[in-house]
Amino acid sequence: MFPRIAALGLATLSLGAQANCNISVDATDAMKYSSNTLSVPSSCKEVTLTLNHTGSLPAAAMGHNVVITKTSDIQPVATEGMSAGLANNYIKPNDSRVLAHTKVIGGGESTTITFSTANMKAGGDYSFFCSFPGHWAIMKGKFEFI
Ligand code: CU1
Repeated sequence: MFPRIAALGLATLSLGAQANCNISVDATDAMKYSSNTLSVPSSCKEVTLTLNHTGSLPAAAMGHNVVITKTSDIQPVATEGMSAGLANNYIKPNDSRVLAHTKVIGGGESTTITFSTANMKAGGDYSFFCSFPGHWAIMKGKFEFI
């Protein structure tokens, strides 16, 4: 009994130390994210991001990812990503404008990435969006690094 409680206590502590650098967002079959803003403190050297696709449609029909770029790079990155195809998660390979991205997932799936913030500036104008063809116009929001 006691070791089990001690282990739970440790798990809580380690989660607490990292919680503010962990973000998560849901995406649906209705082509929507669950939030318009994702925010992490600029003290985070690394950010862990989880995407949950709460719908049921397959990735080929209603796939979603999360791509983080400067806000001014959304359109060119999304446009060039479209022709890269699902096999490349709709991201042009080695696109240096992409600061972080998850893979494309379908309904019922989740994916988690951890990325470095070394290329981000505190207070910079960043956004997150879905690069699945046609989705970025609606599926986007602010990524705050403040
Ligand atoms: Cu999407």
